[in-house]
Order: sequence, then structure tokens, then C-alpha cells
Amino acid sequence: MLLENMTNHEYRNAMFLYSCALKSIITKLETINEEFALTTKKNPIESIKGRLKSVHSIAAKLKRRGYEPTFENALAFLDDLAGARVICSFVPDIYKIAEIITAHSDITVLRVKDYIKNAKPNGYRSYHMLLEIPVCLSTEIKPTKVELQIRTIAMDFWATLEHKIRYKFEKSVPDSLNNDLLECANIVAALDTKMYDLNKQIETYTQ
Ligand code: 0O2
Repeated sequence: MLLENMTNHEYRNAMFLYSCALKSIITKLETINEEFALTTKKNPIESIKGRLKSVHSIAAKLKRRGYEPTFENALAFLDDLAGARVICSFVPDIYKIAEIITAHSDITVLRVKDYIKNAKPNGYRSYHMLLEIPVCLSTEIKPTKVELQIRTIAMDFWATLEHKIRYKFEKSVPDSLNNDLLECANIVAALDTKMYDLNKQIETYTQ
């Protein structure tokens, strides 16, 4: 079915499994965070957000990749119909969360893209995991894909602004802006390192 012909009701029904999978991963992440708060008095997670990809955004991504904007193609070719984003204070927390999620026996990690160790050429940094989460229906279990992005507050600040700029200028972001963005990305990386060191120092004082 062409995405532009879908009613809201049809879109919501079609996204039902993704919506369930999203709730499930968010609950798991909240549980991990609350457990850490209880046992270590530290929260590795600052915030958790979830979103179902909008019809508009699905159609745009399919067109960008040269596919007809149908819901069938979205199911076949897009892995981020359901997406969760976790914001941490410090880089090591990102890897800690990723490790815990990987160890969950009901979750399958289909793919990892570590844009922290290997930043994108434009400076984008974030840790991406493509997960498969079981959605338990009344008579069957449906493994469902969710894209999990884990990043620091500083990386998120950068990515949000970069996204806004890219959206505003579409494909023709001026070189000067791209250069400034790359410079900011490097500052963000240095800031993340510095803030983590600072936090370690604070911890030694308070112990
Ligand atoms: P939205 O609106 O956030 O959903 P692709 O690169 O999209 O062809 P894939 O495998 O989905 O293929 O890419 P990847 O690298 O895993 O990145 C997917 C998502 O990561 C993007 O989704 C963005 O949310 C985020 N992302 C990746 N690169 C950048 C970047 O350079 N800047 C910013 N701000 N975000 C990025 P969508 O669908 O592009 O967008």
C-alpha cells in the first residue's frame, strides 16, 4: 500500500508490533537505570526517548534509497521503523548499557555501528544497535526490529543541531557550515573525554 494513501488508523495498526517492541525496550532500559540508582546511587542514563518513524519520514527515506514509498517496502528495507534513543552523561556508560542489553537473553543483536570509535566523516558520533525483540502476542511470538541509538548529552546536542541544519538546507549545506560542524564535533569529543576525567576526580574526592 502506498504510504500517502494510508489513513492514521491504518498506519497505527500497521505499526502495532513496532509500538509494542518499543515499549518493551524502553521498560528494559528504565529497569537497568533504576537498578543502578538503587545499587550504585548513580544513573548511567540521563534520558530515554522512543519514536515510531512517521509516514512522511518513512516515505522520504524509501525515496532517497530509490524504492517506491509503500508500507511493504518499509517493512522490507527499513530497520528503524521503531527507534529508541538513550542519552548518557559519559562515554563509558554507553558501552556499559550496550553490554547489558547484549546480555539480555531474549534480545538478539542483529548489527552494531560504533560511530564513536569510527565517527562519520561529518563528525557524527553515536552508538547504534539494531535489536530484535520478541513481542508476545496472544497466540504467537513475533521478533520485531528496534534501532537503539546510545549517545552522550554532548553528542546529542551536536546531532540535533546538525539534523536541523541539514533539514533546513536539504542537500546543499554550505561548506563553511560543514567545516564549523566538524570543528564542533571534535570539540564535543574532547569535552566528553574531559567531563569523564573530571567526574573520575570528583569520585576520588568523595570516596
Ligand atoms: P531520523 O529522522 O533521525 O530517523 P542510512 O544512513 O539512513 O541510509 P541506516 O543504516 O539507517 O542507513 O543508517 P545509520 O547510519 O545507522 O543511521 C540511522 C540514523 O542515525 C539516522 O536516521 C539518524 O537518526 C542517525 N544519524 C546517522 N547519521 C547521522 C548524521 O550524520 N547526523 C545526524 N544528526 N544523525 C545521524 P534517519 O532515518 O536518517 O533520520
